Amino acid sequence: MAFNNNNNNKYVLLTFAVCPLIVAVGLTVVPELVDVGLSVERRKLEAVSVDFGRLSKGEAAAVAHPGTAEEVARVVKAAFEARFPVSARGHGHSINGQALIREKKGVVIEMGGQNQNDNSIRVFEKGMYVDVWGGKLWIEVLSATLEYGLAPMSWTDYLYLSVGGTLSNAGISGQTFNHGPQITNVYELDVVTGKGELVTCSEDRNAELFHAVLGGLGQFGIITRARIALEPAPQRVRWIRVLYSNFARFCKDQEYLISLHGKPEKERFDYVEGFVIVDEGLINNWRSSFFSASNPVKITSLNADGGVLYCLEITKNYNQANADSLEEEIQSLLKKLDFIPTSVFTTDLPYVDFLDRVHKAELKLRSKGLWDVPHPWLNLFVPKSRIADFDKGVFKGILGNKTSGPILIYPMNKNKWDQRSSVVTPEEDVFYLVAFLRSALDTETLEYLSNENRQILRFCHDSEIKVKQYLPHYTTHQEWMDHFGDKWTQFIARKMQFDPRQILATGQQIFQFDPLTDM
Ligand code: ZME
Repeated sequence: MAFNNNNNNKYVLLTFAVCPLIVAVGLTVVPELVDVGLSVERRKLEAVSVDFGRLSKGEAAAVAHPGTAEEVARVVKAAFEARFPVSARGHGHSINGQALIREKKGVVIEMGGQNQNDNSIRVFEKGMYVDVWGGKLWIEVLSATLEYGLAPMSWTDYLYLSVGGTLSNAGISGQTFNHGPQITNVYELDVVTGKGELVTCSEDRNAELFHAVLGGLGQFGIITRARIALEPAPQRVRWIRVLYSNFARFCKDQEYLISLHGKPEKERFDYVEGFVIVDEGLINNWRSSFFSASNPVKITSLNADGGVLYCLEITKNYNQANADSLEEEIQSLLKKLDFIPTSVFTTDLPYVDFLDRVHKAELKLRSKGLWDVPHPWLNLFVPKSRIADFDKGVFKGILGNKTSGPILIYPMNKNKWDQRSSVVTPEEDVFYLVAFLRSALDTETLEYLSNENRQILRFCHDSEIKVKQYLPHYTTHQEWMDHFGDKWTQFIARKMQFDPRQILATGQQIFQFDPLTDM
């Protein structure tokens, strides 16, 4: 039977696909895989060879399209027995290769796309939670829960990310100060471990696997189902931006606002973020629509501190029932803040439109061919005690005025982060996310921005600012050990227990996959 590698069929049954798989992986027949759809189409293999970061190139022998957890388990079991790597891919939005496979002999398991089972999102109204297939996107989760007037409470800024993907990192946004990251808002998971076993886990049941997988960078298992907490969905959002030219005042206000976590909703904002404006280009560019023509900002007139401005971004959710008191609640909160009085910008929009705001930016960038480009992002958790030093050394120091993307900055409370999860955060009770979300349109810019990232990291190291990377990227064993610090021993133990053959998510190169020296 001739194998036609160059056909128009999207999916080739393994009965056929096993041939190139055998060649590429060097396997004998893998009977477990017989009715799991595998594709070896070149276009497909190329599509899974990059992630959103576009910073490294992957290789794959085949792409699997499982529709059920059992099928995922079958693929991973085969990988475990035959010792080839497998990486789960949701929407492929990893920056540093979590969705990729570097070795030519691996299989990418596509969790999104067509093949998912029909009941991939189930809302439990009474229980106030939703059960979701790991490959589902948060935008899809939101649409499904809104049908019941419910919604998850902790978000990412961008909703075209898979549930399994964000939960294996943390999932952070302006709600994190109050609700914790997305991983704090999960009741239960179904996970296919690196041994190909399908395990249900929670705080009370297989707890070690549950905590390992949350923030585990895909190293311990593939999330096939997540049970996510819900709240009554707000209808609308009042979205406010105010400017600061003084960094100390900006931080004081952000820290004050996040100290209101856990207060009744009337007495706090629902979302606290912020961003740094180092060049006028930014304000006239991608976020221009917010600073409306009717209320133009003369940036140069604001007497920026070392040429740098800081924008606090806050929101308040509301619905018909509490619309009347909204203005008063907002004014009494704003009264406590110390921003530039003439710099208040307000928008009002439906809840979904607010949550889905980055998608609007995506469509604009896509239309100009500025989306599918390398993203040398640097995301740092900076301890509160050193954020002023960071400002001086980085925003007012290292950064040129060509940042090539937004720079987000906002604090969060460590007590909302479960210390049993695999994610690593700084020691202090309050730490900031500083996110350099850069796009590199040409190789010179990529070089320039990557070099700037290295300089920032070196500055932090030299000044002993104990930052932790979010969506971490390292190239050596020593760096990964340093990253995990106190948690390294546990991370290794969890790896030996749940993925002893080190076949999962090899693209980040935390463990060097080498089947010859392995075991
Ligand atoms: C590439 C790009 C990222 C364009 C806009 N963004 C973002 N904007 C605002 N917050 C974000 C973000 N990406 C993550 N968070």
